[in-house]
Amino acid sequence: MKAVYERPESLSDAVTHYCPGCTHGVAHRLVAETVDELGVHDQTVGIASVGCSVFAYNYFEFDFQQAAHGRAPAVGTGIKRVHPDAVVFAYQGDGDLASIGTAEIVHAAMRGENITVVFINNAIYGMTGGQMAPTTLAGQKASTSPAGRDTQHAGSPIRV
Ligand SMILES: Cc1ncc(C[n+]2csc(CCOP(=O)(O)OP(=O)(O)O)c2C)c(N)n1
Repeated sequence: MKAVYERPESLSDAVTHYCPGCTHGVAHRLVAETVDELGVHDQTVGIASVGCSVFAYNYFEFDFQQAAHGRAPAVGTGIKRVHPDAVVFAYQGDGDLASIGTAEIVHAAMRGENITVVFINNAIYGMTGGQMAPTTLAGQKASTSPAGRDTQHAGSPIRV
């Protein structure tokens, strides 16, 4: 029998805590499929950030390290330098990467660190209640901008 759909080896069978409709689960699957396809399962180290995906380490079958809010690229830098053969990736939301962690992602990029960053931009702070983020679009409603983001007051969304 030929399997046409199955759980990737790199994805655990844990039931996720995500809300209905959330796409973190889909993104996790795509990451796991990619790791399997590249055949780097045994070398991969993920960095879990802070946000709705804070428990990402429960959903993958390879090594993971938790980072403080926004600091995943710095933690990934350290792990990659200590283990140069590891395939290191950070998994970050927009509040994590494009707000509190802006310095870390910019400087990791400027240093040319050989790590991968999976950026999940849902244009709000999901975990804390849907507040406006730097990436919230002009006019987009958020719990702290119920009439839509007013760029005169809140500035334009960051392009990242
Ligand atoms: C140092 C610090 N500041 C603030 C918080 C509160 N906090 C937790 S998650 C979060 C934002 C998460 O948003 P995002 O990165 O976009 O991920 P999402 O939850 O939308 O997937 C914030 C501000 C925190 N945990 N730690």
